[in-house]
Amino acid sequence: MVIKSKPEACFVDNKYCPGCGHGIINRLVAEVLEEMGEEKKAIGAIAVGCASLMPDTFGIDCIQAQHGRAAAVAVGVKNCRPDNMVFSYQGDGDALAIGFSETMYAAIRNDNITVIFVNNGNFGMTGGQMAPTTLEGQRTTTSPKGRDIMATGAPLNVINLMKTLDVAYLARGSVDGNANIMKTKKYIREAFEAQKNKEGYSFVEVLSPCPTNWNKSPQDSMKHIRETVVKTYEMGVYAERRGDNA
Ligand SMILES: Cc1ncc(C[n+]2csc(CCOP(=O)(O)OP(=O)(O)O)c2C)c(N)n1
Ligand code: SF4
Repeated sequence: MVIKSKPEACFVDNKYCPGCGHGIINRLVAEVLEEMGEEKKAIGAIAVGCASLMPDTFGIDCIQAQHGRAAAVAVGVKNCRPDNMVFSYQGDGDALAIGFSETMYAAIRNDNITVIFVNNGNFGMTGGQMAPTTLEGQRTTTSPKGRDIMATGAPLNVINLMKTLDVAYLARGSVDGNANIMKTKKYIREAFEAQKNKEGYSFVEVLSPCPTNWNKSPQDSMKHIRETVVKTYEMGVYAERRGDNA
């Protein structure tokens, strides 16, 4: 049996809670950048939230953005350094609540950056409050009786909004098992390839467990994604690359 060694960029064990999806997604980003030979020139704009634990254990250059502003920071860096691979790494509270405008305008402008968007259905770091992505009926610390969409509006499927725009690549993956982890890695690779090819904005949403705030075991959290979360957030590629600027 061949045991694949960790990417060099993951130079020390991550600090996330046991069973958290962020650690898997950090690793996928590192693997893809190393396989593309881009790890030395990549720059990440990192969100506030549990995403902000990434730079502590991730040996790729990162800038800590203010809450919600990671996409705007990534756009600024990319404009100054067009030959570097630039990505933002953001949770759903960061990207779709406080940072909704920055997220959408980077897509509207088809900016040549890659956004890695971690959808765990709540504000993880601050104790599990309701996020724009929280499912209908889902209990959180600010929706203790379950999310009431008559009061809050429906869960925000941002890919449905973005697919009306002229963007380079859109996909939604998940880390709920080996097959989907490998599929998600392929999506992340396509997103970075699109940027390398100067095709424009690429966005990969990843359905990710937050066992701590979901009050579930790591195993049950994965099962919850597989059996419930995917019904609202279907996986797949929503904007195929066209290779305009190849
Ligand atoms: C301007 C500002 N408002 C609020 C906060 C508090 N805060 C820190 S993290 C966070 C939520 C992060 O949630 P999410 O983006 O979903 O990421 P997760 O922790 O779930 O990965 C909030 C509201 C802050 N740091 N700065
Ligand atoms: S609070 Fe949730 S998102 Fe944050 S590290 Fe723990 S499991 Fe992961």
